[in-house]
Amino acid sequence: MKQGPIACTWSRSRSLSLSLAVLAALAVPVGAARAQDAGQLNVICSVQAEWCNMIQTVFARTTGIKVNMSLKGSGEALAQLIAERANPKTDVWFGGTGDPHLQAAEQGLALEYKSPALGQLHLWAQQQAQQSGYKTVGIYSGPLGFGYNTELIAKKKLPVPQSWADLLKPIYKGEIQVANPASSGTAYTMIATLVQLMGEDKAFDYLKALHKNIAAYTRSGTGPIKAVARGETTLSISFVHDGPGEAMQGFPVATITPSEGTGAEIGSMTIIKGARNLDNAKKFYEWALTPAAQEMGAAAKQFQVPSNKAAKIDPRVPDFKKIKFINYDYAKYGASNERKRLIGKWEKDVNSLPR
Ligand code: S7P
Repeated sequence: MKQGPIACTWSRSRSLSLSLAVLAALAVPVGAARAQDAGQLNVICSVQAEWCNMIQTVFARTTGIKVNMSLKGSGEALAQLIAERANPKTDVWFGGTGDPHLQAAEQGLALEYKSPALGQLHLWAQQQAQQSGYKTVGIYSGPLGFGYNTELIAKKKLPVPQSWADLLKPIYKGEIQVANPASSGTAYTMIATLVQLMGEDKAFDYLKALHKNIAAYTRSGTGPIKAVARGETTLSISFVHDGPGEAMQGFPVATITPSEGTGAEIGSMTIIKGARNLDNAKKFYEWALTPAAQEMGAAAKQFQVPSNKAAKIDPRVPDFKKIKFINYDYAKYGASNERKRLIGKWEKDVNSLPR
């Protein structure tokens, strides 16, 4: 099916009703469990801060379990789990791109756990669980695309790029930010997408050409769209579901997905092998798969597609039916050796080049 690029803009509508729903959830005193006897839970959270804070507060309020939360991008989270391998301090890893979760599974860092709620999830989320040997599960999905600052692009009289090919045009020299794939799951998703779209040799030729137009490679995958929103750069390669949240804060940002096709992440969740608070980890895991918990993403201004089929879809969530997707091979590109090889090749053949 041939589809053109999809552009999106958003408004502040509906955020109030969602926030009220969450406030209502916060106000409900649930269960007998209280903080002093329900213990604690150590979570690495790889979505953005507002969502992490919301699940920390609501889960603690509803169960009495104290949640110690540490915020880290997907690449950094995996690095921490590898460093903690001999003495795990983390119980659950919530969110972040699926590839590093699959690697955690492959590297023996994740606990096998088959949720009774699996059947309530979209197929893509169930497949993420199956292919990891039930050591991770999909909690959301979202497409890769471009973000742009609507005011800057107009001021500089630049056209909105419609395709991956457009990003190579000399007019965009120094105008684009993307994250560094060595630290970012988002940027790794870009490399894997391009390799699947073009074939490896052409994809690396493309990345070398793109390198000339890159203003900065950021550490975290969400950095570039924030830089776009704040007028620090004109364009970003980002997950497009991160755009509406910036627009709701009043920033002039819009997104588009490329006409040739694009990849999507399967944001995932993993219980860590050797978790010290295993019972609480399982409680959190089950809770995080419920529609009510998953709807907190949109309430926290993050607009991925929730994996529970019964979760409500906010109108600002990108419409997958209007986006041209590649048939992303999550198993192949989530394998440790493949990821290591492609990132190593990017470092050697692309990042070493002058800009
Ligand atoms: O909305 C947040 C989001 O884009 O960030 C997650 C992830 O932490 C990005 O990690 P990197 O810094 O490693 O790229 C995504 O899973 C999520 O959709």
